[in-house]
Amino acid sequence: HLIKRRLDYQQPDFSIRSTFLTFDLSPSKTVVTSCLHIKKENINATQLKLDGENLLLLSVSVNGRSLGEYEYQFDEYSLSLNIDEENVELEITTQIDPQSNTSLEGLYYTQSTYCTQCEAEGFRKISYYLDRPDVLSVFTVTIRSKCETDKFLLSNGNLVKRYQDGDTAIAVWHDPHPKPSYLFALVAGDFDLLTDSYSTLSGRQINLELYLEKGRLKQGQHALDSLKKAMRWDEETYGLEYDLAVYMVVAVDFFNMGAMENKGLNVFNSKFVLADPQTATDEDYFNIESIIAHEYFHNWTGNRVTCRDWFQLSLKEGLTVFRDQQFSADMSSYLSTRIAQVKVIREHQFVEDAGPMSHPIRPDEVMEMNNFYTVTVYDKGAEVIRMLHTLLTKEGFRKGMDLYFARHDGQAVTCDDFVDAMASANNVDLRHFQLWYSQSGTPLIKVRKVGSENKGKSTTFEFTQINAATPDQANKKPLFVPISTKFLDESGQEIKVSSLNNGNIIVDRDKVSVTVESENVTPVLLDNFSAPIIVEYDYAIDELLHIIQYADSSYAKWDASQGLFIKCIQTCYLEDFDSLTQRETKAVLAKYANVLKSNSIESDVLAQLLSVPSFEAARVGLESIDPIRFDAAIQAVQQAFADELGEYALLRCQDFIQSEYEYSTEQVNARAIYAAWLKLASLSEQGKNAALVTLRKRYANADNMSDKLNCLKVAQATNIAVFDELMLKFESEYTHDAVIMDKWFSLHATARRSDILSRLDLLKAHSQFNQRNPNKVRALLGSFAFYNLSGFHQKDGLGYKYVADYLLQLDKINPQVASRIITPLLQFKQYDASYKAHMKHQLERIFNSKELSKDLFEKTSKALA
Ligand code: DPP
Ligand code: ZN
Repeated sequence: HLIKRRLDYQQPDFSIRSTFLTFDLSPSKTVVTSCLHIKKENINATQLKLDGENLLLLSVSVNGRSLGEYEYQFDEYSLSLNIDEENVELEITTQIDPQSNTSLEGLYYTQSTYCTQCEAEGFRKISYYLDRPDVLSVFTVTIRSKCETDKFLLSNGNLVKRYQDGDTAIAVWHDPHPKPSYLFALVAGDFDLLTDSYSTLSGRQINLELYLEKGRLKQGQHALDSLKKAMRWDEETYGLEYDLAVYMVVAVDFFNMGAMENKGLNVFNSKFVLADPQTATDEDYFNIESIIAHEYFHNWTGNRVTCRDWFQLSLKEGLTVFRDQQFSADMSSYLSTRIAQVKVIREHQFVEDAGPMSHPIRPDEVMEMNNFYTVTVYDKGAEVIRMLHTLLTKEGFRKGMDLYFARHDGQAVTCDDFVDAMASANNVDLRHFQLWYSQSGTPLIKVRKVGSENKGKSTTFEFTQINAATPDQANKKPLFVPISTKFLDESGQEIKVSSLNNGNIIVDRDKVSVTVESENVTPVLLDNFSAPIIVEYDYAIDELLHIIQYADSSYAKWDASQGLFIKCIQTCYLEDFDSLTQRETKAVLAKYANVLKSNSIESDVLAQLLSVPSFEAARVGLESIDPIRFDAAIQAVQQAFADELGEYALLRCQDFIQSEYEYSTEQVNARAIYAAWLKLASLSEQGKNAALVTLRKRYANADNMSDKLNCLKVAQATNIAVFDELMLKFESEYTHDAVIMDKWFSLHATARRSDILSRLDLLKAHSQFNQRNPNKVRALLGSFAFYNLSGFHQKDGLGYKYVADYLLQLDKINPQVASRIITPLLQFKQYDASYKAHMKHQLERIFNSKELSKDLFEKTSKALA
């Protein structure tokens, strides 16, 4: 398998001025005719080499003359021919088989619907083409179908005409905006259509069209409202308007990603479109709003200005994630969105960066591009943009964005171009900052109180930056790291420190020191997670409690509470749960519980303060982990915490007032707090009997999916018999709704029980399970591998084997999905010897299997290297 390198980039020798595509649709024999106006850009070039995969080539002609077989060459991946003139009209006819396309890349046919996914390199499965993002072309697409159920024939841009020719329905689409092939889309099938219109700030009318599964029209309203909010927000925040007369969103059940920003015709995984109070949770409502916005924002950051090559993916994804994060914070709450984002970094991105797939946000080497749609490129990429926003301020960032569009609208550019625009617009030097784009790994900043001076009247803190080698890069340099910091005195008052830069300590060397004119100082470090780093400071428990009580930042309170829990969990784990540790843990949690009861905590952060950190968050800094023993430490702390608060929690559950479901910040908060109290009560010795009565009643009376699912989660964590009872009810109520049943599969897959593997077998045989549908596979196998700690990490290695067996089958069907689910196995080096050996054995089995996909080959070979 060929490795591609960022530094090998070369401009294309040819451009494609216009692209005319005609599709004669048929499930197993679709004929694609492609007419390309090719222009030679490099006069010395002679050979045109087009990308193509899984295509049956029917004919090739140049300037109207049909070529004989000796006039072109083709292999599994390409078609080559000599081009002598500067301009030619090239016509290529291919036949494809959408029905047998289970990879869901290119054009595929499922549930009587044709659908495409072309990013990153799917277009080459449709027709021979220069399938690279820096070749921009104006597309005109004709879709022809003889099938009566293909009521809608959709593609990018504007509908030119729609007519009937005998028994053939024909639609012609034209997209005036030049675009790369990865933004091409085609959808054909029957839908219910939800429409609305939007008037832009400059007064243009845009038709909004949502194409939904028949009978689900009402479930599209939230997505439609979200779209209008996103359109308004982008106009107000960045001055960006939509640029076509129609904006279409299609929801489909079979989709590899969450959604895709194809120009004018977004395709969405239906789970990120459909919602009503009875079927969707608060989290679903949130995700729909943010993903609808994300894809919409791509119209500027992605489509109008796109990537020069795929190594630059973070150019559009990091930036667009940052934009959707800003939007979500404005629509709901800064605090809860920020905490969710930080969890993604700490629980997933740090793990990726510590493992064999470690890569910079702008990777240098890629074998299979699909493997680089990662939390690093997306979420760490967004954190890097956020740091720019912090350093340049909101106004400076906006100036940079304006210049970026002024310079690059209509172009395919690089991450460097983006940073250059930010630097020029603000007249600053960002060369050191730019290292964030090329250096992988998570910086560790160790903070130390180095003593007091000035007769004990001042305290100095030393910040040491450490960048450990990663498998992809041996030598690292210090990065430019802004650490938002505050210092609290004994009474909880903030001490002003003049040497800070806008509230940040800039750690841009190996060591930086800061002196505070006070004794007894508690530092509040990395407030709002101002950089994607790990900060290590040996807090005393009382310092953490001091922050939780007195910091004016709710984020800092939450972070300190996490620190407190993690200290308890790690102590239990490292000290082997001895009785002294247990007594000490109990004492710490009792103090913490008193703070929580003291009413000094704002409601927007309360639910977060009641949650014990996950395995991935709690294990920070530890190596060679025994996952089962660590899990036991988490459980022990969780139990001790519940026992401290049980009776009080039960009381608090009674505060909750049930009102008609509304997706509002206030209600979402109230539901989350209720669920957190109910969980603590149900776990506690004193509260559990009463809590289980409440839980059953609550489930029975719940009139919305959020409350129902919260009850199921509490039962899953506290009482497996009640869980089974409620899950049966849930199944009989929703067995026919595919989207809802994903929640049921996922809850089953994450349950803590000894017979989990035989349960998984039964679930795979369930009538709603379908191994060709990525949502089902992710809900069942993905949830198990990622989140079922005790089930996945079994001592005998059978949990790993179960996942590996499944991946070997799945790889033949959909390598992209298989390649995601292998992630937990890749981290084997971080575990204790016996677990490590079992995991490695399964990786070797996969690596040595026949006809392994490029996707799994790249990951297993790196892991085993
Ligand atoms: N659909 C993916 C996203 O929007 C890839 N572009 O992030
Ligand atoms: Zn995106």
